[in-house]
Amino acid sequence: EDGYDLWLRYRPLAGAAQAQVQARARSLVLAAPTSPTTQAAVTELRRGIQGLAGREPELTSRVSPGALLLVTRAQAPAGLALSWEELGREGYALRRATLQGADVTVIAANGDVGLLYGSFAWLRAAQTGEDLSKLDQRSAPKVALRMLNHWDNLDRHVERGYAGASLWDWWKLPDILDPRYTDYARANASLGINGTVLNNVNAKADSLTAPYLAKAAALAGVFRPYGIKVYLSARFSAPVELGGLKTADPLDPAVRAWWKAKADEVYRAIPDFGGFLVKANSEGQPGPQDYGRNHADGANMLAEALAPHGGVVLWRAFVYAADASDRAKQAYAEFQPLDGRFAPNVIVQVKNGPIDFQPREPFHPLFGAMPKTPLALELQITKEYLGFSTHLVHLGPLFEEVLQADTGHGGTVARVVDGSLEGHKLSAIAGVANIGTDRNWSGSQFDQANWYAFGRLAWDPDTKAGRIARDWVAQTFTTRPAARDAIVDMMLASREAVVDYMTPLGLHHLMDTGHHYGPGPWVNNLERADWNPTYFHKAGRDGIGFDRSPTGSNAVAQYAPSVARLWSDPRTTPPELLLWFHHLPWDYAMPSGRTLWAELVARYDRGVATVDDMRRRWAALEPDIDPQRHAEVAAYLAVQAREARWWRDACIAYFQSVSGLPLPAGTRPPEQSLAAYQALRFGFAPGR
Ligand code: BDP
Repeated sequence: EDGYDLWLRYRPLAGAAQAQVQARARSLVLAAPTSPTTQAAVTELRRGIQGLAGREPELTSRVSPGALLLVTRAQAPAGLALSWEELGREGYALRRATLQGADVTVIAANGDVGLLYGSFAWLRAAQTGEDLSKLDQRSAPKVALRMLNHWDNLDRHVERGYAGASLWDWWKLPDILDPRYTDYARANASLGINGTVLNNVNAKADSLTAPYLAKAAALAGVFRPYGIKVYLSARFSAPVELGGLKTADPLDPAVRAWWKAKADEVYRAIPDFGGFLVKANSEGQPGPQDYGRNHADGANMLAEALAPHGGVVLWRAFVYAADASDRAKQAYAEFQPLDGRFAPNVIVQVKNGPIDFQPREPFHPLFGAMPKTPLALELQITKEYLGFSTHLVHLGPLFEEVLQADTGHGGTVARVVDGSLEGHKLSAIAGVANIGTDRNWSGSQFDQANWYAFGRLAWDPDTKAGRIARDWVAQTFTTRPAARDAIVDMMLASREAVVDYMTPLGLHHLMDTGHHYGPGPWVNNLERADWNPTYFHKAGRDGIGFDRSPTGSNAVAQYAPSVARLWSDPRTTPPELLLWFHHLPWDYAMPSGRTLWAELVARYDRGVATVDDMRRRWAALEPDIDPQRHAEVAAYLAVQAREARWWRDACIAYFQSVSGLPLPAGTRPPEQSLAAYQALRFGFAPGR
């Protein structure tokens, strides 16, 4: 067991769970047109049932007791009453029914992709040991575009990738189609992910040339039966680099004509192409501001080229200029005034927080503040700032926290993202993928769960993180209740643990330069102020934290009044975000009764203790988990335990050197001197 099979393992179920699969899937009936998608559904069901129940169901057209039927509306047998409307294009219903006198189970949908999603849902119910005779599910996605963003370069290096090389073998494409592409599509379809951006947002223009379009088209051909559309990151200066034009000015007619022709060419190669993702005027990327134009000018030009084909532009809001007083304010400052100026097929894609995928950030103030513009939520599944793939950090709770945050504009972030708050039909959510060529896909067994949690939340942003973790554990490791609960507890505790041992109490960006792996709170010599950890924590003799309240940068004013009011005052700011918004003296009295300094140390200690506890729990699970995966996870947890101490010790040593305060009584002193931590160098770190 090396983890290759992900959550689609289909190992034989035990006892009653196996018996019910045998009883409820004696035969398989396709009451729907044959298409590559329905074929994929049937193949998956046969494979799954064979694995779980030990025998393959007969494929037949006869309805008999115990049959499992795939039914589309147009072919629905008389007597099957369903509210088809609410299932939409991609939804499905699963339930028991009596048809022609036979007790059967139906997987029903309006179209074939719904049948595929329904088949995966039925298999999940079987794998997790649900009572299949009581099955009664109706499910339709709340978000229209559910996408992975691959930060994959054309040379197969993955930016911020910790799971090997890029899956896309551009050299061998389009002729050679690695079977892994199909497994990738199956895994995504099992979650309802329906779009993938193949190349890095730091894009090369080459991806838009004819040879690369042919390669992308070959991948699109593999993904199509699984309901997945291909998108590309587009380099804004491509008209200059590829077209030989003198400018990429979005208002220049020649530039517009170039993009129109390019879009036509893309759609000739990939008729169901999804659209372009664009990183513009950010971290050195070209963009409309190079020509004195704004983001709407740039996005709308591309939107105009894609519109005739039904494509969309996902225009990223991750921007920050060099002269920043507070980097957290910049995306809002540049984008909010443009609300209402974007073309109807533009979605502005916003990271979950205003800085950059930290272990904890408040939600991005743009959510709810641009009611006339569909906003996509961009989450990072790959753990750039959360211990790469060596640390076990389950992101379900992080994703849930941002989705359920109340924007103060009349709804949660989830309601902005699914379009319901402001009545947008177009809606999107994107996850920066953590997938590569490693046998286990994600660099570690538990990082698979982050891909899984993203997909489940993309389908329904209101699913509980705990529910998702339970399903994943049951599908991936075990359905035995005690073991399952123990693993779920570990996963749910792991996110707060990483916050505690890296950046407690609202601290952020304390990571060392470039690779962002270990601690570097002392770093203060980088070319740009807002790349330095010292810029973000502002620790000195007087205290610690970034004053974003009205007495400071006033970033808090970018939030709705009800939220801004709470977060303006340290006494009403949750401790989890305290030092994000406030600069406070070391002896500030915390709700716990401790001083801020003592609380900071206590949180670092708590983080280390939680990881030790995860390790103990995992060790005790040895009898429940196959030896290969058990040993692998145990080895990773040992690294995490050591590195949680490294984080704690280095940060405490540094903050003590700044605060000049003695360690609170009973505190274990850091193992090494501050200088020793500062002297650590890494010749190589993955993913840069
Ligand atoms: C940062 C990463 C960088 C990305 C950038 C982005 O460090 O590699 O290119 O975000 O999102 O998190 O564009």
